[in-house]
Amino acid sequence: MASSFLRRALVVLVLCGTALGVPVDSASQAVVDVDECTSPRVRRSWFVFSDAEKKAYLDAEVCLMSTPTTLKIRGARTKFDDFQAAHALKMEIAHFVGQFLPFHRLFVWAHEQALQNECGYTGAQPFWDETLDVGKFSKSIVLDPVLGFGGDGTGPGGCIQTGPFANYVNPIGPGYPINDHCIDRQIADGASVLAAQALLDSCHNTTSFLAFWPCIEGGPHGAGHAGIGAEMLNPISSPGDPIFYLHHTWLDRLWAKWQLVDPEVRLKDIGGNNRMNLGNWMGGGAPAGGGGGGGGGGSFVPVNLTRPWDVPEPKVVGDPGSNTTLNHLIYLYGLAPNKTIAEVMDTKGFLCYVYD
Ligand SMILES: *[C@@H]1O[C@H](CO)[C@@H](O)[C@H](O)[C@H]1NC(C)=O
Ligand SMILES: *[C@@H]1O[C@H](CO)[C@@H](O)[C@H](O)[C@H]1NC(C)=O
Ligand SMILES: *[C@@H]1O[C@H](CO)[C@@H](O)[C@H](O)[C@H]1NC(C)=O
Ligand SMILES: *[C@@H]1O[C@H](CO)[C@@H](O)[C@H](O)[C@H]1NC(C)=O
Ligand SMILES: [Cu+2]
Repeated sequence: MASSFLRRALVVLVLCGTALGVPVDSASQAVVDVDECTSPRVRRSWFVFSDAEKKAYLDAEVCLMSTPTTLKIRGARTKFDDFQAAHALKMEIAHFVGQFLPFHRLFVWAHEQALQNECGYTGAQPFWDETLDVGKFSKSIVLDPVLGFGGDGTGPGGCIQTGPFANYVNPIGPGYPINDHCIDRQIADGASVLAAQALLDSCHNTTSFLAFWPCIEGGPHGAGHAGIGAEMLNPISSPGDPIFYLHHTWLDRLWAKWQLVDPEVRLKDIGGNNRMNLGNWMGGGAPAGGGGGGGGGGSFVPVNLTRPWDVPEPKVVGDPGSNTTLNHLIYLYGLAPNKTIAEVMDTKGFLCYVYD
């Protein structure tokens, strides 16, 4: 059982990754000098949101799902899809790489900007404190059928049946294929044990980015993706489930808290390979035989990581060699302005938010 959890965790790592969305003019408004971030937005836990705050967030996400695509990148019909499409196109350079955390930081920020600028959301992006739901994701209030993201998937397509997103027709995924389908889930409570506080503490205890990043990308990152399952467990198309953003904001918070232990050093600490080793991933964690649901649930779904003809190999820009540097460009197809990793290291720079 433990090894099946680990296997899931590995697969999950690859899942999350890329896709921020910000319209061009709102993006430029958001570009401010560090000194101009005098009143950062405060990102808070979903668990402390009032009913009205939850409804406002969910309504804004539904609004993104009803707003036509502006990027028109591969498969996207709506603004919500733009993020998922960008994530898919960047998958290979956004997971198991040094920019895993910076990439998802800008991606989640762009989504927050889109909620605000396209859909009138006035709050900040919430996070999912997964330590409160370890081993029992299926009972989480985050999955509330009314004031939440809806529950588990059921039936032949594993479609979610409740909540504000139950009828969404997602054109992208699972994986690279372009196919209309529902938002699906396969909750695995057993897999969510890697969200445990003890594991977070051991990651928080590390003293270099090269130790912290894999610690997070492994267990805690994997726990959220495998614990929810199905689309969320797909490294390419996982932002097709809107709960992706609460999970990745949680991971971003863990990084921000770790950075602030020693800001002088850690706001500049980056490294790691800048391309994912697809071969290792496919041979190791993923597919074949992965199965057995850990305590909660489902069987493991193999993921086809082979890029189709119309998905170009993503380019690494800004690093002099094969290691990730502060000069690395995070490119999100215009969802956010082009930013280097250096520019997203401090959440109180142009990003301008802090965590509760
Ligand atoms: C964190 O580091 C301290 C000091 O090295 C150690 O005593 C403690 O057990 C560590 N905690 C975890 C959870 O690894
Ligand atoms: C994996 O995807 C590629 C690209 O779309 C496709 O050519 C190939 O047939 C797929 N493999 C399997 C086993 O489905
Ligand atoms: C890349 O990073 C590794 C690990 O930190 C380091 O050993 C190596 O020297 C780096 N390579 C270059 C070209 O900087
Ligand atoms: C952003 O970066 C991409 C990738 O390098 C590049 O193609 C694009 O022209 C850049 N956009 C701007 C506005 O500089
Ligand atoms: Cu991802």
